[in-house]
Amino acid sequence: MTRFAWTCESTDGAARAGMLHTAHGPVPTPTFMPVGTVGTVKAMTMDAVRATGAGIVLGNTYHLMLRPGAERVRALGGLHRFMDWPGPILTDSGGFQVMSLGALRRLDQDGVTFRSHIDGSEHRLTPESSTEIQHMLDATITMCFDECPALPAPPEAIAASMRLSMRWAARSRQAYVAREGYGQFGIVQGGTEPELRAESVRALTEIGFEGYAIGGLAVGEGQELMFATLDATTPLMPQDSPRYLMGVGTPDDLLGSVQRGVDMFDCVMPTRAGRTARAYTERGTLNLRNARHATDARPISPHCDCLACTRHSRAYLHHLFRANEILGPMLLTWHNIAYYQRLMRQIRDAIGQGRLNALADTLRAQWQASDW
Ligand code: PRF
Ligand code: ZN
Repeated sequence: MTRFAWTCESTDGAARAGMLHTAHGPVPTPTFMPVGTVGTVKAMTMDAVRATGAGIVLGNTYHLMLRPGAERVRALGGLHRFMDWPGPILTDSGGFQVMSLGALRRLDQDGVTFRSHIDGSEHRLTPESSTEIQHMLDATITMCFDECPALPAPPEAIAASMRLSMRWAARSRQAYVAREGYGQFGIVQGGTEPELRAESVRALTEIGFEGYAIGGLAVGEGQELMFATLDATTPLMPQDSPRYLMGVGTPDDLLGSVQRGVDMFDCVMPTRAGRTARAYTERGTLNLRNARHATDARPISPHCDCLACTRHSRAYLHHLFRANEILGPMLLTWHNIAYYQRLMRQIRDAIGQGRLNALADTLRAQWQASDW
């Protein structure tokens, strides 16, 4: 059996290239995890997800506990088998998803009571139940149950929320059943206050986890403050453990965050954009509904090996979206995930060769450049 570990292979400034070793196979880092909220990466078959080069996907405790239910997934052999993804799966703990329900939730020191967005039924999540559900799902990586406050908020509110999340982290660890090749990540909170982030890192490293996530960012603070917070946080985090920035972000966010020492990311951007006709490319984004693509015989990107780019024109994609055909979101989601995976591969290669800053300059200049 494989022990859960992250090994560093090379560094370039604060950036790290390495390998995540898990019970469900290895994953080269830095890595981007496509979001499979309800046990599917929306509009993608698992073969297509694999073909993009993705090594690990994300699932959500909140959605899966409501439908089809963690007990049913367990009875059907766990989430890997249920969704036909034999590779590693990271599940988010539900805290963040419950918070986005707004008025439908009630928080106390012990956990959160909320109403289902599906049928209005009442449910409760605590550090213990979230951890148990993730175990039933057979998550390769279990996330601590935390609270993610909306920013901006007064420092006292951020501090109280962070300390609550740290007590919940200790309870999540207590409830976690360790298994060979599996891991549990703590989540650093503390808003954009360096002192609070430092206190949070200390609390989590004292408990001890297989990896450490940075939560509470990309919640409206802007890229500059997010990067400043990373600059104050990642140097304090354990050197020999993976670091995961939750819910981030644009290609430029990923690049800047890798340059600040982050190894793992997840975000709905490439999948959601794919369903709304927005294509990520080396030259920025395109909206394929735009009339200028109607007669364009070129692929979305000449550098992409996805099905959309190797077999179809921009004009065809434009037509599919105008006709509201389901193949439009399928092809464009494939393209966008392929773009994100190609970006991460370029980043890993550049770190290995000590030229990440040069790559970053080139990529940023190209994102600003006009279409081919
Ligand atoms: N906590 C959890 N999941 C998250 C976040 C968080 O802070 C974020 C913040 N960007 C995204 N997903 N548990
Ligand atoms: Zn493509």
